Amino acid sequence: MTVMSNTLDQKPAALDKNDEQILGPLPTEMRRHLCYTLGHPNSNGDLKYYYQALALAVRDRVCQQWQATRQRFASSTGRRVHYLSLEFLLGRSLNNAVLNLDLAESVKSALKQYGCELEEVAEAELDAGLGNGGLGRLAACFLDSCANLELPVAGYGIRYEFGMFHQHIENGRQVEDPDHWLRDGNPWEIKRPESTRTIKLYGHTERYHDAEGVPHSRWVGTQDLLALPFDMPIPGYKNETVNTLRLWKATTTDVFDLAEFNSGSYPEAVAEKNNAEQISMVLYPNDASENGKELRLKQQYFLVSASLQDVLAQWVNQYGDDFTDFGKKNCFQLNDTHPASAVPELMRLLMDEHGLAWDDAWKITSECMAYTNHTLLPEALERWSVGLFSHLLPRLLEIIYEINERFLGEVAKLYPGDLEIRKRVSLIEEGDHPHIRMAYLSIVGSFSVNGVAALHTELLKSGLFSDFYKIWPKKFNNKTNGVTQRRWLSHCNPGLRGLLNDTIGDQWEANLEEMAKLADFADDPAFHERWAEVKLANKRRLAEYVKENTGIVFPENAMFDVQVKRIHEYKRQLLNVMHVVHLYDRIRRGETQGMVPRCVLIGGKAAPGYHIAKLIVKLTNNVANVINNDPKNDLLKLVFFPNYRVSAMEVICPGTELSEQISTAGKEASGTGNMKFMMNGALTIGTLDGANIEIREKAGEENFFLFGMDANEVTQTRKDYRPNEIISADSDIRRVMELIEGGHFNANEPGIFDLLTSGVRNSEDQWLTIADFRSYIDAQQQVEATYQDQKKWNRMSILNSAHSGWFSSDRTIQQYADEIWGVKPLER
Ligand code: B1N
Repeated sequence: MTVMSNTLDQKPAALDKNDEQILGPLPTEMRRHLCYTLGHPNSNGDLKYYYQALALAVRDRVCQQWQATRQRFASSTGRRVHYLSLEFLLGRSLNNAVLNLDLAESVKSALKQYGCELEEVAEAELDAGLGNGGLGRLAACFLDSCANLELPVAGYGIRYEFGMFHQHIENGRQVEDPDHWLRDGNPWEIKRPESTRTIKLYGHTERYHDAEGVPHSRWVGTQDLLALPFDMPIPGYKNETVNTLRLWKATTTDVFDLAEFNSGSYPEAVAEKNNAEQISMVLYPNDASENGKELRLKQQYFLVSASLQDVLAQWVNQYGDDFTDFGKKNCFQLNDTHPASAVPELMRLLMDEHGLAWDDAWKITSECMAYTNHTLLPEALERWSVGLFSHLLPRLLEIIYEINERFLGEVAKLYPGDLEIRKRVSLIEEGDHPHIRMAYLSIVGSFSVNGVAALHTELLKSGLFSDFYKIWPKKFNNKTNGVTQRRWLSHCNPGLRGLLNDTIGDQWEANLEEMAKLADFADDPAFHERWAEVKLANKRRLAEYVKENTGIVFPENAMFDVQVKRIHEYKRQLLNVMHVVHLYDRIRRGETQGMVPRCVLIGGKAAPGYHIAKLIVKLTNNVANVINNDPKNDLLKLVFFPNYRVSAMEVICPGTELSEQISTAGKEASGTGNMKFMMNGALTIGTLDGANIEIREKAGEENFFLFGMDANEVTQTRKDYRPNEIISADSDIRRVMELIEGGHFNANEPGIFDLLTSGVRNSEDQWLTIADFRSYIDAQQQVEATYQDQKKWNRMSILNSAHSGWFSSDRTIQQYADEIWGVKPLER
């Protein structure tokens, strides 16, 4: 298969004025799509068709600007960035495009002809759930900010046929259903068959000598498949810039070839298509834990090889086959180690396909790779078995061995005689089953290594990567995460958007630091009143949503207390549930002094194979069931919100008053939900973990409910931890344990929660739930006391929003652009 021409690399012809005039007014265009693209002139009132027709009409508008941006991109000679990620958790696109292209008014008139509103039509769009949680959503926020800042950045990912599974609850337990999000087609994607790439797998390597007698290696006997790109537009905010997210679908090389090498078995050969297509079939649903499955490694390499070939083809088109400046003009940002095979793959392509010598190829590779680490959890650190690698990617393994040999040679020069350090930093973990350490490969192959919050980066330097930090201190840097205020404020909280625009103008939508102006209104009674009105309206909307999805009624006078994120032991949803049980225990005993009515919402998906996480879901549902049905309780509600996802957060976040960020200190690399809540005026109860530390610094410590041990105390406590002694000595905690262990929440299913209760009682408990429980209860009492003083609460709430400017992903991306990428905005 030859490399085909590429729409990203070739300068597209300019749209002339006639092209622009092809499009009529939006209402006409929507009608045209309904009639002629979809063939549903009257849609039968099915919102799905209205959505599709409107999305197509809006997309046409986006395409005009997209074309123009591609032209600016193709004629630019500055550095370009390619964001490689196995996950992009985009959510819905329609509202985002309407907001960014400023089309609200024309959309209104387009929908008026069918008597509907954007709000209801937008609901018909399925979330693009091509990610697990924070890491995937971060990639989506980053693309939004890159487009807002007009940076030449393209995303590269996989077009999974099935995204993140849907979760529903049966008898309190999580059940997974497949997410066939492409079922009705995807109006936002454009297929680009002309940019198809060929991907090799399996086979073996062989040595040969070229005409000058120089030895080389080549990869032969491979099984090939095709990577077919689909482009999604990433519109910037009112700036006529539309960047590209290119998602690869796996497919087979043409069936005629297959029939040839598989002579006589035509149906079998055609069925091979299936085999190839499996690679992009489904997203692995594990957040922060790895599984070492062959299919996952294939996915990673598939993304990497297709994307690198794509960028190299752009290069050849623009500059010919002189690669000297390739590393200066390109940067690949690796979103965790998932695309780490980019390091050996770029080496392979430069040497085997483009004839470069090792040293030149290595110079280029290590000039253009940059790696972001997202977790310190040992179970999430990728290690691939050497056996599997040599089976699937034999040429890459050879290259990794050589990178390692050369690297260890350098280490030997730096630390003569120190065999221990060489063993510690080796890219290969030796043993009966040797493994490749993908994080170390990423560090050695990159010019930049960054963590995602200040504490996280410090812990990387002093712990996990300390040997590498000693070798290359300048490689390491921090880039605290951020979120886009366009989705996470403008779009999801129109009430607050209006109030902000009335009060401080609308500049915050492009520059969130403008929010600081709100601080002037922190003591303004008239502003307080409007602030409270907006929150109440958002609480009503959330209560409505909770009722629809769970049947439970949240009274609007109660405090709305929320923890939504993936279910994981380190995030300690269990601590939250245990606190709810404590409140319930007080209600039962009539000790309700100082208590405020409270509605607790917990939501999130558990990895399907993560037994304890699933048990936490079950406990939450069982506790909810007992509490919500106790006629003596009129102060407390608990719900488990099913199928938590991006579009659910868009309703949950604005209606939240208390944000639960309660991970064991040192475990949550950053967190990003914490930032969304802060922007929308929720107060945080949290530990000194991840970006919570920076949130507290910015908001002011008096505007944050702090509890628990810090990361150092966690390390100390682990050395001599006796949870049972803490439990016996504290009657509040003891009664919580007695209620759960006594079967109060599982009368008909005895013993099902034993694993959870024995876990927290174990002196080896990694997450130190009991150690932080007293402090958490006390901090929650502070929360209640504050809530009773609504003036104080609202003041704190306003100041949280006011000081959230730092947590815009625009700030994060500006730092990546200045300090890692060295890229400038696209010229006009
Ligand atoms: O990345 C987010 C952070 O805000 C979170 O604190 C962090 O937990 C999250 C393997 C991961 N780290 N690692 C993953 C996801 C999928 C997978 O297969 C690991 N996710 C995070 C953004 O920086």
